Amino acid sequence: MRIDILTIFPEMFSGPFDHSIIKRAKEKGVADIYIHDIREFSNNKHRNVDDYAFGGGAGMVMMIQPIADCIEQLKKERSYDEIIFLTPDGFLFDQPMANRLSLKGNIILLCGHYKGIDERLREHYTTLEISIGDYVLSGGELAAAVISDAIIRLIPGVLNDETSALSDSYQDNLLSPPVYTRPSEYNGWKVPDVLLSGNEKEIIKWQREKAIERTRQRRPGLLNPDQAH
Ligand code: 6GU
Repeated sequence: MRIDILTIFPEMFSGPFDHSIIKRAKEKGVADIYIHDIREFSNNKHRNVDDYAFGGGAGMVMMIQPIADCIEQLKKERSYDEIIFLTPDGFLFDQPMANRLSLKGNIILLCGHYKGIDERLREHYTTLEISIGDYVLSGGELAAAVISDAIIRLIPGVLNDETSALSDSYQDNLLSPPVYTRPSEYNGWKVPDVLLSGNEKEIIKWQREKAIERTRQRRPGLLNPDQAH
């Protein structure tokens, strides 16, 4: 899979993809991430990429030309399965969406800033618009990093048995149960007996009960998907 990220803050991506599972996916050649500085496509000497909003109102708007030129150049080189705009008014990102996107070949992630991007970019280029949650970020960069991570770890061969995505919270609409490691007692704080019992059937039953209990307390909407959002 290839991910092209369009941003005015390319430096924000030095770090998030250089560790752990995503680093390994890149080294294995399973995922390629390319960062493009939108400013390099600006036509004017000040390298401006934003302008005042028609009709007034506070805040600048990212203009068409630099972003359109960047997308057009990329589209000349290969075809894209999705051109995704990261925006707080997008469709809410969740695990099913991550699963679907992990099957794609080439995607573009466009990071918005200021008051937004010229609506014509959304009409003519964007195929999907995503928000990562009901809060406002300063820009789409951190959302692009979150989405890239969530997608790449699902690509076959990226995770091993120990980090298997099958036991993730959300894959079965339940939060994960508590986990423990040695020592079995610390400061008088004991690991639940059942986990030390060796009785696999009882252990699985306990883990499922704890997962359901935690889900009911913290995320009841996951147990009743109709009322989720
Ligand atoms: Cl994708 N962008 C911004 N700026 N804020 C957000 C978001 C995206 N998702 C949630 N908040």
